[in-house]
Amino acid sequence: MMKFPSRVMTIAGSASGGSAGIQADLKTFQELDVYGMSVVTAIVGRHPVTDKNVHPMTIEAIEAQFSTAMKQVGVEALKTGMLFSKEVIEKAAELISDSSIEHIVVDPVMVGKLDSKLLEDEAIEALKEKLIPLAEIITPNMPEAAFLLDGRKLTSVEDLYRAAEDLYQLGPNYVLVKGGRLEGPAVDVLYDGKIFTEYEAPRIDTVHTSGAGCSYSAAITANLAKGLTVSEAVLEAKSFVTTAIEHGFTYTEAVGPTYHAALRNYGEAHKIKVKQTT
Ligand code: PXL
Repeated sequence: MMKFPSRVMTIAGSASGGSAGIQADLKTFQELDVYGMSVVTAIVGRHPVTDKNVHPMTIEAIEAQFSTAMKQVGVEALKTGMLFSKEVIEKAAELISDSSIEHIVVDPVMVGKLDSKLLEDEAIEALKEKLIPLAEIITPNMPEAAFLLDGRKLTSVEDLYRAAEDLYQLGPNYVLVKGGRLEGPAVDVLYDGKIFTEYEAPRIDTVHTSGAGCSYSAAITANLAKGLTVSEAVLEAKSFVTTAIEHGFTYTEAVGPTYHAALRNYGEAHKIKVKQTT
């Protein structure tokens, strides 16, 4: 009998330029051969006259999208990306709690590469109290980890370890703190309450990394849906996203996307160094 692809959903913002958000998630899902579905929370695209950049969906529209995907298809793994407001975070937490979706990945998206604000200030507490405790894994980058830890500065690999340990107290099963903004190799630290796993990829000299974080958490979600363990899912996802970053490009002067089809077209998966400690 034919085996159908695993089913994954992203609840996130639509990035009209195609590099990040829902668009990056669905491209990643396709590359990893899972069946992608989406709940759009807001549209991100700058109006040429009014300058308005974030165009939120209604709660009704969010509920409608979630319900349709759940009923028509069903979901094995879900990720959240840009949720923008306290109200949307609370709704996402409610929808997730009332479902029996096996794998929940929370990417605590706060600011875009070009400093666009993707989460309202008063929403941080709801993220910490309502959504993060439901997560199998959270995937903050350094600025997001700093925000979640009340402004603590992160400046070294050692700081990633301490941040992972402290963010674990918020209630997820795993924390992945991504050290992409450090100098030197691209080091991320995974913590499960007992064991730290450090993943190291070579630093790639490019500015075209728009959507890298979205694609990384989308790849983790896809890998979990396929039955990989969390540490395997992170390893495979980091290899995927490193290759996508290596082949990042731009059509214009703007910071460009990672290339989701890089692994398929160039076939060179990056070897990631893994180190475990307790
Ligand atoms: O890369 C963060 C991000 C996430 N989601 C949406 C975005 C961005 C960055 O611009 O637009 C919708």
